[in-house]
Amino acid sequence: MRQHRTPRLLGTLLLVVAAGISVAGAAPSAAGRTATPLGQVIPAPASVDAGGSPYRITSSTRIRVDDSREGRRIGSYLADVLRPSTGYRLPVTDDGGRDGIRLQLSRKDSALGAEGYRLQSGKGAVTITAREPAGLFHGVQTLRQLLPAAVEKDSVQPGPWAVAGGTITDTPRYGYRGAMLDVSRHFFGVDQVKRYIDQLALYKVNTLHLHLSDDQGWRIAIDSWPRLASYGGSTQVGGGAGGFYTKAQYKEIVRYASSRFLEVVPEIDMPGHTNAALASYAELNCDGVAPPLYTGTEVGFSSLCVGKPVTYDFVDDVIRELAAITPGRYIHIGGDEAHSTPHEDFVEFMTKVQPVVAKYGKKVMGWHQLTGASPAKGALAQYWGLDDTNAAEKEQVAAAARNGTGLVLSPADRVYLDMKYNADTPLGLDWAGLVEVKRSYDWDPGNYLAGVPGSAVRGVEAPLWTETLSTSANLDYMAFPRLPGVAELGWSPAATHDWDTYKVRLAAQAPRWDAMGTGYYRSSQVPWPAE
Ligand code: TNX
Repeated sequence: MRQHRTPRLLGTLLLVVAAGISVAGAAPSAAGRTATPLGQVIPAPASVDAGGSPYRITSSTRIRVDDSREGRRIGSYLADVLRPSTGYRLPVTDDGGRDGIRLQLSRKDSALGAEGYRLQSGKGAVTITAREPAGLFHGVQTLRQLLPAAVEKDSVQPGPWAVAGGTITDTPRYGYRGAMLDVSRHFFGVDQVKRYIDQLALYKVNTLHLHLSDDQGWRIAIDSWPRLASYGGSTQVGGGAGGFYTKAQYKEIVRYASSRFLEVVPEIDMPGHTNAALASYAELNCDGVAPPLYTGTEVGFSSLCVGKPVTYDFVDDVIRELAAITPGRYIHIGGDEAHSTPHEDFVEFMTKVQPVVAKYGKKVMGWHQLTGASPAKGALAQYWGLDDTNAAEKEQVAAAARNGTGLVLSPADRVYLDMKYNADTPLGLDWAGLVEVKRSYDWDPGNYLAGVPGSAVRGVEAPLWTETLSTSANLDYMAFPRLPGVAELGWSPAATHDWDTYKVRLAAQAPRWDAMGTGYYRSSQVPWPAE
C-alpha cells in the first residue's frame, strides 16, 4: 500500500484507506472501542500499511529512548503529553528493552531524510524510527493523533489508550512549512507565541515567521536604536499598550520553537510599513520630522528615506543585532506594499540591503515584490498574490524562480488566515475575498504558478495578520480549521490530496481541539461530530 510514485487513480484509492474510510485500519481496543485508523491523521502520511494487532499503552508502559540527549528530550516531551491524561508513570529509559513506546534514531535509514520517520505499531510496542531528531518529533505528533483525543486533556481520563496496528512511513513533500504571526498590529506576549508554536507543532509545521515590525509597532529591542522598541513599540492598532520582546524574550521564543523543531524567521518589514521606526527617530525621515505613532489599519503610506546614508546605518545595526540572536538561516526584509517608495528607490534599497543580510551570515527572505529588484543568491520570495493576480506580476515571480530564487507560496485568497470565512465572520478582513475551509485546502502548491520549475517551490506558509485580532482566542478562531490544511499541503504527497477524504480527517480533529482548549470555526463544509 505504498503511495510513492503510484499512478493517480491508485493513489486516490490508497488515500481513501489512509483517510480511514476503510475499516482495514480500524482496530478494536480492549474496551471494544475502535482505535483511530492508522493514517487518519493530519497531515496525511506518505505511506500507510495498516493491519495487525494494535498497541496499547498501560500503567506499565515505558518510553524507551536511545542514549542521546535529543532522544531523551523528545522522550520526556512525549511523557509530558501523555502523563496528565493517562495518569501513568511512563518512565523514560534508555535500558534497551523491546517493548513499550520506542523512539529510535537510526542514521542508516537514509530514505527518511531530515524530517521523516517510520511508526510501527503492534502487540508489544509502538516504535518510531527516524534519522534525525526532527523526524522522531514529527513521528511523536503522529502518535499523539492516533491516540484518543482525550489524551490531550490535563486531568486523568479513562482510556483505553490504543494505537492501531501497522506501519506508517512518512516524509515531507516540502522543506518549508511555515506559519506567520503578525505581532506588530497587535502585540502577542511570549506565552501566547509559545501556545501558537505548540499548535503548529502538532501539524508538523517547521517554520515560524514573526512579523516583528510594521507601521503600528516595533516589537524587538535593538540596543543601538533603543527608541524603536521603547517608543515605537508603545502602542498598537486601536491605541492599546502594545509591547515588545526584550532580546532575552526573543531568545526564549527561538529556544522554545527550536525545542519543537521550528525555525524562527524574523521579519523587519522595509522600506514601507515603517511608521513605527520613522516615529521613533526623526533622522530616518527625508524631511527630518518624525510622524506621530499610528494606530489605524491603512497600509502603504510610510517609507524609509532611501537617499539618506543614516538609513543604511540603521538597517546595518538592526540586521546585525537581529542576526546575532537568530540561529535560523533567514532574515525576512519585507518589501511589500512599498507604495510610498518610488520604484527606482525600491530597487536601490533592496540592492543595498540584501548584502547586509549576507554580511551577517543570513539569507534573504522577502515578499514577492523583491522579484521586482534583483533577489540575492539563495533568496526566498514569498508569493502573496491571488489566483487572479495579473499575469505580468506572476510572470515576474516565475522568471525569478527560473533564475534560482526559491518560492514560498502564501496566496492570499487561499491561505491568509486573517481572511473572513464568510460574510458573517465577526473577525478578519476580506480584501482578498472570503476564504472557506475547502478553498484554503483545495489547491496544489506544485502547479499553482505557471512557468515555475517544481524545484523552485520550497513550500507554503499561512500568514496570520492581526489588524482585527488581539487575543489567543481570536487567533484560534481564524487559524482553525484552516491551518491544518495548509500544513498538509506542505507535508503530504500530492497523491493524498482529496477534499472529500480530508474533510473527514479534519472533522476528527475537533475533539482534540476541544481537549486542548483550542477554539475553532465550525465550518458547515466539514462533517463535525455532534458536540
Ligand atoms: C497585506 S500581505 C499585507 C499586510 C496586511 C495584510 C492584511 C502583505 C505582504 N501585506 O500588510 O496586514 O494584507 O490581510
